[in-house]
Amino acid sequence: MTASLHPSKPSAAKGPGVPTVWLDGEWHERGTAVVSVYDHGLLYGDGVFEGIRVYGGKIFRLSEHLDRLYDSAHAIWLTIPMAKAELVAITEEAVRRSGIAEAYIRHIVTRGVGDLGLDPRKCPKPTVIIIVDTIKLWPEEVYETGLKVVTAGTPIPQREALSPRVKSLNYLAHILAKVEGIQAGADEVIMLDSSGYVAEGSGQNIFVVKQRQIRTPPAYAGILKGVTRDAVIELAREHGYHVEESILNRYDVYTADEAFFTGTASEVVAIRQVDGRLIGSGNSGPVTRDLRARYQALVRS
Ligand code: PXG
Repeated sequence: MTASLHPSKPSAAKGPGVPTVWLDGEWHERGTAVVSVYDHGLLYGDGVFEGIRVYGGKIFRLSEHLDRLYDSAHAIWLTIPMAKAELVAITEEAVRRSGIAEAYIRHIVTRGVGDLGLDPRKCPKPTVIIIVDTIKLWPEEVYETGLKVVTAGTPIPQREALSPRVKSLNYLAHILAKVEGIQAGADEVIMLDSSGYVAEGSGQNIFVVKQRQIRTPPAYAGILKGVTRDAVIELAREHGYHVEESILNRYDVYTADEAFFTGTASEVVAIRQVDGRLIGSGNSGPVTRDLRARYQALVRS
């Protein structure tokens, strides 16, 4: 098809670049990267994905993200048909070819093309996709004013059905929660686990701060264990904050001095209000600001 459509560039360019897709061994531009309607990723959401940022041409925590991709795949009985080192090399090449210095990378691995039945054994070859493009979730001022948040009625799917630790192509619960937020005029939602404990946002992990002590739900609380979450915990501990991974109720969020979300796309973003209650003073608080600044420094270091 279009193997040499997009000539290799010598190094990560500074210009706007071109969205670039690697699909099962071939290079594409956005418009020519297409998958089969018989792909089980499309038919059943049978697959896994990752989202990774590139800052100044450098990929942030690629190894951690790919470890999670391989673990997610393993958990759903899916074998990624290449070693991690090869996937690293292709990813780096994709970023280079795109010429996008401030990029967002999406890895997708689906069960592959099969028939119209569920049986994954009918899918002999997983589909592997790497997209290099850009992402922007919020306008800049939101990092100052904080997000308006409501609790969603749609819970995180029960861990007995599908571990929330798997970053799977089944995002319907998170999207329905997001829709509830949109209907309520909010920027983001808090999703609860099946026991009613605070789990996470629709695509972000949550932290609260009370008297400079930081708390975030533990990995077993129905969350995706975010790479940004882990980086922020490390940063906070390095700089003398006490960070506890513990079960949170909505009460803990309502009565926090500060609350913020973390995610690959959003980085560190303050929460202004939750279910009509102002969090602290409302605006991004001192701990949130400090951690946001430290995170910005880390990703660019
Ligand atoms: N929880 C969930 C459910 C996620 O999907 C995070 C937490 C944060 O994880 P990282 O590793 O990125 O720190 C995610 C991230 C979006 C969007 O539009 C979010 C994610 C993926 C794609 C899009 O908000 N996932």
